[in-house]
Amino acid sequence: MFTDKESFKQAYLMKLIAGEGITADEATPWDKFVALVMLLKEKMSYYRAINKNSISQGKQIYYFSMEFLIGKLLHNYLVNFKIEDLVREGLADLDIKLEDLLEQEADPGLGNGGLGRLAACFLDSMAFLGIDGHGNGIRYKYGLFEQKIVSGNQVEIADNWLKNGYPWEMRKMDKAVIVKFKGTVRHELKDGRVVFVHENYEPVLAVPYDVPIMSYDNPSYINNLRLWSAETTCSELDLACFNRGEFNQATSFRSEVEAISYILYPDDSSRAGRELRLRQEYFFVAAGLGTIVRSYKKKNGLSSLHNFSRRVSVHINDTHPVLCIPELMRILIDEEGMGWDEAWNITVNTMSFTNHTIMPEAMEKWPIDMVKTLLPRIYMIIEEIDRRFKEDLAARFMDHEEVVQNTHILKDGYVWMANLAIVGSSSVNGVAQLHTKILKNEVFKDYFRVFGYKFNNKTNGVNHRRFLLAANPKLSHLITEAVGPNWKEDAGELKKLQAFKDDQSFLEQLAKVKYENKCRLAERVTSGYGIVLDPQSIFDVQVKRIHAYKRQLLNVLKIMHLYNKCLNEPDRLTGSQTFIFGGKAAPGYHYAKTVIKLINCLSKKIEQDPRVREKLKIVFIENFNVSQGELIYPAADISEQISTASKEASGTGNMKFMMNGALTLGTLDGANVEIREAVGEDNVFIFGLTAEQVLDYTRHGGYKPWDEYHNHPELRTCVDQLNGGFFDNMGEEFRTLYDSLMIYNDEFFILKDFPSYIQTHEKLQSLYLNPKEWNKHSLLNIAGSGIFSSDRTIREYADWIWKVRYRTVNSISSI
Ligand code: 26V
Repeated sequence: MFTDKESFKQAYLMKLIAGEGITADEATPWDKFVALVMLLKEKMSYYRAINKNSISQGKQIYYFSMEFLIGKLLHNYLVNFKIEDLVREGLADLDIKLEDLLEQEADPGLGNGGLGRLAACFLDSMAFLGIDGHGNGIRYKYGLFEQKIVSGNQVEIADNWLKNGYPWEMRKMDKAVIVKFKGTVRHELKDGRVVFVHENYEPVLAVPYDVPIMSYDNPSYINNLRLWSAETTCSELDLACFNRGEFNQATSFRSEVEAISYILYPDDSSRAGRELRLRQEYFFVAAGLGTIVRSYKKKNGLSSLHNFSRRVSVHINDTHPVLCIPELMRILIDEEGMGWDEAWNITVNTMSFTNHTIMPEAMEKWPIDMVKTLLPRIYMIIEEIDRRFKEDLAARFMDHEEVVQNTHILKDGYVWMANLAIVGSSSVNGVAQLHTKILKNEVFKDYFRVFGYKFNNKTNGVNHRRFLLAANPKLSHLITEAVGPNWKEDAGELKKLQAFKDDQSFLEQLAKVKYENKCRLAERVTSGYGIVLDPQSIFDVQVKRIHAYKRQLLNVLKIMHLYNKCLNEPDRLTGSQTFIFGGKAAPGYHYAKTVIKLINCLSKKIEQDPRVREKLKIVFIENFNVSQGELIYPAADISEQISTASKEASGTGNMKFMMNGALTLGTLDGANVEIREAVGEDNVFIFGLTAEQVLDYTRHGGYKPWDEYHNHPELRTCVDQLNGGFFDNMGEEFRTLYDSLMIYNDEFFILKDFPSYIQTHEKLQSLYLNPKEWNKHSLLNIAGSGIFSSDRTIREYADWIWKVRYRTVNSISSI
């Protein structure tokens, strides 16, 4: 890499002149950004070319995911190359501010939230651990919509992230493949066996764009994120149409094809059961798997497919890529001439599957007719998988009719994707201990009886180098001064910080860093929204998708309660508090959009009331995304993780807050349970029903929100305030929210958990008045966050699921 500033400057100027044909004086900030990216890409290609050694000994892992929320790359890659300071100084000599270039980069919104960000963290950790692990997904032309708040309402704007181009990607036209939709399947006899021929299909050209994924501190580990874009196969066809004057037909054909990779579904509130979504799923599965098999054969010879599952693992991230299972069967049987049993053996041993939710509405299913029409051969294979599975089960579970009934893949006119995933994979994992327990005992309990050995837990983790090292340089510096630099490679080393828990001078430095991060966020909020935040006040933060089960409404009711208290018993409210919200609502999700409106209305009401505005403040940060997160996590005092117990599979924001020293105010849900284990119960602030209690109510009923309403007058006041009169000119606007609580039986137990939430929040408020104690809790959270690094998660996937070697800090794993 660059060893000194001068060599960097020289190379950079050359790149600018050679690449863009301009001098530094003429170049725009965009040109300068592109030149820097090109320079790093060139370095990566060089390192990739000179280092062919693989720690994973040739075994390739492919992570199939509909979503990858990779965030901006430039800053992280400078950190990974360990050249951030050198580059900053070199650019400064040229009168260029690195920060201005970092601003230029788009944050590709190719995901909805936690699931997509997890995939990106995994790519980083795979590269870091030297695993040949590659992402396979879709290059959506438009990512998740950009959110603006207009008069308190969410407004969605198309996310045209490619408008200037995306310099990290490389279009690989020579690796384009054809994906076949619709048509008919004919069978014929060839050399004594039945072969299937797919005819009259609609071809779609899948063109890959590769994005390099580099490792921290080891530039030779470069992996690939392959994103597929849909194009028409034959421009001549269009041309012919144009020539004949059939403009409409030509353009509609083109747009129908291109629609496949046009836009990411923002489906966080209802599964879009649309054919286009199914097309997307098959599109990236078929393009990705076809390429994998071809490259495997090139490397290992034609006759070696028998060993495929020993050299290749395909990971299915949620059910969206489940068609990998019938597609690999199709390739092995139809294209490679293999028999069913061997093909099935290879397929099951190649595939592994992660489930990310227990919400029943989120379980993917496709109408049989739709699958049959769109993917005729794939449907035949699914039918055969189902038939054989049922036959096998009927023999093994003769006396347990319910097991046989509840495990069908084809049921009620639908293909149930999670069922196909479980039957066709060798491993099925949940993403936190509690979540996995619920999968085994509730959601997939019949499958657990059949395939107990497949089920396992892999608690999520996050990339601590992005969310701590790069996002919070001041804290990183402090940590390194205290315990040395090894925590960057081994997050477990953060434990050593425990030794400083009574060191007042260290704790004061920690508080100073937090204060400065709060100032940094406050400045952004002031410049963005003209709102002034008081960095001395406690920053209480809830940033995540807006969803009923995540209970932003509970948080709002708490603030309404504080407002009322401020008016009625002003002396009892000590200190001032800033409540920060952020998150997108799915465009068609009325409830979630109403919650956003409520947050903004309450914010305005407080701001206009001189009796409270010195004590309380609410900001809703627009367009929450990876980059915003990097600014917000380091500035938080309280991390709100308040989902109804049992509903949040894991959560990963909880981990990002914790490693930046925020204290968790949360329920015993998802990975919060393990956060408590990691830091001890004195260092987390838990309230509310347990998952067991929630599931019990769900099973047996008996929950009466009206009882809570009547028994807690201060709660009753807040709920009534939703119903009109409290917010100026708001009429019936918040009726939906009121009704969800009082008419539709408060499905997410907001009223039930309200009293204990208020109590626990009060505990935190008083604790904040004792900085010594607060800072100690904060430090112990950072110290205990090491196990939530995605490096740990990926090591577990590698050991137990993919069976692949990886680099450890000093050597190689023991497999
Ligand atoms: C989707 C839908 C769509 C239909 C209606 C309800 C609903 C509820 C949730 C979802 C999200 C499904 C998948 C997902 O994003 N899961 C998230 O995965 C994260 C990474 O494992 C995990 O931390 C989050 O807890 C989990 O919600």
